[in-house]
Amino acid sequence: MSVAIEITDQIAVVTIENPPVNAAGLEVRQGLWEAVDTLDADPQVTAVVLACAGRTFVAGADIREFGKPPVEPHLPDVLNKIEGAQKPWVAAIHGTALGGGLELAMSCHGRVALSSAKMGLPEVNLGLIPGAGGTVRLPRLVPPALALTLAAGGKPIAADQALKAGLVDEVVAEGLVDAARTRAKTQALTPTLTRDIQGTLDEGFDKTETGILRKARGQKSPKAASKAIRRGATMEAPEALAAERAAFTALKQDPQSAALRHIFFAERAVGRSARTKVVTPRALAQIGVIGGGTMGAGIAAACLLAGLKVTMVERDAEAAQAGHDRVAGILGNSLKRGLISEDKHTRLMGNFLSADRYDALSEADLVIEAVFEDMGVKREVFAKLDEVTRPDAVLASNTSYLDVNEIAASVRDPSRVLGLHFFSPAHIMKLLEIVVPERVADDVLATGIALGKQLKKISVLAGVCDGFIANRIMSAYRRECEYMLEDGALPHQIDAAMEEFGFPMGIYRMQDLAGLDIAWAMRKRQAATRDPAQRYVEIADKLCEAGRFGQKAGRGWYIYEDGKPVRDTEVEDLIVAESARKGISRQSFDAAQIMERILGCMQREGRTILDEGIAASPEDIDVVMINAFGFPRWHGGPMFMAQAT
Ligand code: 3H9
Repeated sequence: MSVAIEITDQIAVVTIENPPVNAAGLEVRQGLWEAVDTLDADPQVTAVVLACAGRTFVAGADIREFGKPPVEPHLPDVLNKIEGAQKPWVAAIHGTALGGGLELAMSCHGRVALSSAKMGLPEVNLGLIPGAGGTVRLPRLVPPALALTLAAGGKPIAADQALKAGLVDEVVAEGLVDAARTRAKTQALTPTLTRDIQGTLDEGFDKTETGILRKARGQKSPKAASKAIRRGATMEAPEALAAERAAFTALKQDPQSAALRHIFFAERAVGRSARTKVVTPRALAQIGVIGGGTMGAGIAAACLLAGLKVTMVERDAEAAQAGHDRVAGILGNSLKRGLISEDKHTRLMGNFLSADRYDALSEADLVIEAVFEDMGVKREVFAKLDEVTRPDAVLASNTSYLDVNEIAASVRDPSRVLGLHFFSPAHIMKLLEIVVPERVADDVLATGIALGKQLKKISVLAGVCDGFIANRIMSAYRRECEYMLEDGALPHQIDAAMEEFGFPMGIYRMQDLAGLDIAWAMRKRQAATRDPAQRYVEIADKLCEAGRFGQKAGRGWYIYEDGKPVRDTEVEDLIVAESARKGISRQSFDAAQIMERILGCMQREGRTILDEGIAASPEDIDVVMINAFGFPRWHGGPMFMAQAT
């Protein structure tokens, strides 16, 4: 770890080297502090370039220091010192200049970026706001509405947009440090803080703010960031800086930030296995997908977008065409939304083949089965795959709850079978459960993990059981909610409690949206093996018997008027009648009691899953709940909450 200085031709290049992401930890701050003094005092130096070694510019303050007492020099002071230096500093930005990293760049007098660089203030995602002058310097460089998008929305922008907006002065395709050196020679010594604010807080600003705050739901930091940008864009700099610092410090101590930091590290810690440390994953270029339904098409699109070739197999020509159209629809949408270029779209479609014969998979490196959730059908598919695929090809099932050991047993070499459970829509949802059957080979497991990385998913390893981690916990709390219905709650009360807690949608709205029929079919299949001693709530079955399959039928847990859910007395009468039939005297529930039961249930099931070895750590469960079912990130996940109380 170092901050090195090299002087050539009167220009000093200060290089930060603090792998992996050049975070501005204590030694970096000390190094920069000393560099300003050293270079100010050196008569040989006329200007300074600030660059970073490795893959990126500074990606922020060191998040690992946040739980500990802060140590001087503090980042805001270092940045003020750079801005007040006697010689101009020019930042040379590559990779990602994020948070404290972008604040550092903004404290320099000029900025040059590589065309591939990205810049942003993602502190809100950690429950914070920029705390080193970001909300005060940014509105002095770019229009306030863009400053708001960056600081309160938390999404980075690309170099060309940064150039257009005035955040950087120059963008180069190569030769970054040389370009910064050239600029440094003529760079004016104007501090960013003394510049004029770049615009007014107009209607555009208010509209952007409303959108961001609506999305934030119960999370505090976007609102705090938006307030800080308002101050930064309207107040004198010293006042705005002091208020920013106070708000940052308060948020750092808030449980929401602790929860979001927990999940930041948890998402990076999951998906690793001691078993795969010393093995090499099998090569992946050609992927097979069985099934062209919503799931299969989403998986195919995800693989194509990650640069893989995909062959999709359906049972006949008509289904193959329908599957093809679904994938083309997804990629066409990406093109329309500007997420991929025309050229890329053509290339990706060229990598895609839809067929109605299994022998099209003879060259596949890995095949993902995404057919109907039925053990008989799955076993048949795997038996066919056993015939047509290369013996070293990895075979994966996308089952969401079936026994992957049993599926694996339908091929001659079960060591090449594992579960890859995607969530719908598979090209969008970040989570991938990698289900580890008993006999899977280490390098097959490593290949599953490598695929997850290539698809840019958050992979979590799960043992084999009914529902793995995600659906098993979902089933448990769905059951708990049904008990609550019988005990006295109504669907809209449970939904309201969940939404107030921060879920984007309550469980009954969610079920209505997804459709009630699939779960009903599953319950009917499981009826014969259900433990008769277990409490069973028949309300959902009775809704389905009445054709109330959810929003698509216009009626489910709610009735839909112009697409909007409205309470329905028919459903509520049915619920009350069921309580009476079972001799349960209904009690009232408030939101806190409802959430206590839901969270308690998630935590109990989570602990059982840990005891059984289905999940390796509480973090795995938190990551799954947040990324599969919209558990609000700023609560850190159910297991984090259990440990925090
Ligand atoms: C801030 O700046 C506050 C200031 O406003 C005010 C201060 C007063 N610190 O994600 P990756 C680790 S708040 C410490 O897998 P990628 C990460 O844990 C900060 N560690 O790589 C991982 O470790 P490991 C605002 C960090 O290429 C390794 O680096 N900045 C930090 O997919 C690789 O990370 C942010 O919020 C950090 N700041 O993505 C940016 N960042 O290998 C947060 C990363 O042990 N970072 N690590 O698991 C990111 O968004 C991504 O890491 C980045 C690289 C895009 C940079």
